[in-house]
Amino acid sequence: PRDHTHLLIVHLSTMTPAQLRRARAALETFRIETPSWGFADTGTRFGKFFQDAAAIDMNDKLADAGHVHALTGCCPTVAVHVLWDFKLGEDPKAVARLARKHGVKIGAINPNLFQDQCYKWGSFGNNDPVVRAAALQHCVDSVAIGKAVGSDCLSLWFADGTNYPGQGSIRARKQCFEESLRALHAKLGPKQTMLVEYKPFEPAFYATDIADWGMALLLAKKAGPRAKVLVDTGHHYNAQNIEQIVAWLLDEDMLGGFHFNDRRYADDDLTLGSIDPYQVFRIFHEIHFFAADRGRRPKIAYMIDQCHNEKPKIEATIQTVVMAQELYAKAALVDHDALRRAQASNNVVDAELILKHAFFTDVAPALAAWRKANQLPADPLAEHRRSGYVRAAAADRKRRRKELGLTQGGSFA
Ligand code: PSV
Ligand code: MN
Repeated sequence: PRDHTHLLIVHLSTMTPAQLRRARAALETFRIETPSWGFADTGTRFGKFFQDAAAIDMNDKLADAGHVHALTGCCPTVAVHVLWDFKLGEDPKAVARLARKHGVKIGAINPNLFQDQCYKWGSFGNNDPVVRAAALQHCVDSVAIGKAVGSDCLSLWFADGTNYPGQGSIRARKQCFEESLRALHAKLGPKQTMLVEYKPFEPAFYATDIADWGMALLLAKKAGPRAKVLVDTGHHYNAQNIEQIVAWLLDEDMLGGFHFNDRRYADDDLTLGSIDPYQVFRIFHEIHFFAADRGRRPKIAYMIDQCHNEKPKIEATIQTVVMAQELYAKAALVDHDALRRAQASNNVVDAELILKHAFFTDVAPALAAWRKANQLPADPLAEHRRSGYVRAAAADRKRRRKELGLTQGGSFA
């Protein structure tokens, strides 16, 4: 077996020509979706800090997403939130046309099952069948929007849950979810999939109805063959092993997609890899390792779900995209044969070093080569800063806000 002990002192390895090819091949297949809501003014529940350049409407959001795609070359689709991005009575095809105009396409459709007053006691988990029916209808309408705009992904997150012990029947709520998800699955088009996202807490603080990956998995399996699990990296407890969840979902053919962000405490919405890039690497490693073992690449929707209150939104998005590409390419460099050998002989030290070696390999040349081959700027963030895009957007959007009489209220209460 190859000796990996030298890696203990090697912190930044350079790629061999074979590794360069491997990293480039990985980049070729990697695409990541930006969220429309990441370009608008958002904040914490204690306040919002406004940015002049923040998107006001769907045209702005798609223009920003198009700008990010033009610079990075790997964000061709934009996730949308139905109530935030589509006007009542508007033809969804018009939004699809607008996206095309800005060089992007509409990606995952996110119904909104949390902001209407009727959802005080939940949506699919509500004990009132009238509200459950309304929630289902909104999802069915979202499926129709998806069909109209050519999106094959319905992305579901439920804020449902209870805040106090005894408040609701945990089992009854579970059964309501099973029923509505099954009914919704029956409405999917032949090419559409639905992703079920989980989150341990917030806004419910006692028992969130879909609190973890096990619950999401069970519900997705019961809903039908085109329901999969969505892993939002921010939706885990401290120290939870996300890559293990990913590996299990892959093995069950139940991993549908990701919402990427980073966290320190809870659903912090920090830039991907800002706290723990090695964790993101380990997640990507599980995916590459699975693909190598199975001889096929799993179909996974990689999406960003971040709202920035301090960082300039477009910069944070570019930073995330570049970080995702870099870590995806690094994870593609793991020597699977050597890893299998180390695992078979229980060589723990080598197994660990094989991962570390890939993680500490400098993939910048692969990214540079890929960008050059695709006529993309060598440094997307620097190019964005040079472009003057934000200055122009800020001037335009500031003026329009004034004309429209939009007030920016940031207060919590
Ligand atoms: C909830 O925290 C979540 O992660 C869901 O994906 C929502 O759709 C998104 O954030 C936007 O609020
Ligand atoms: Mn999410």
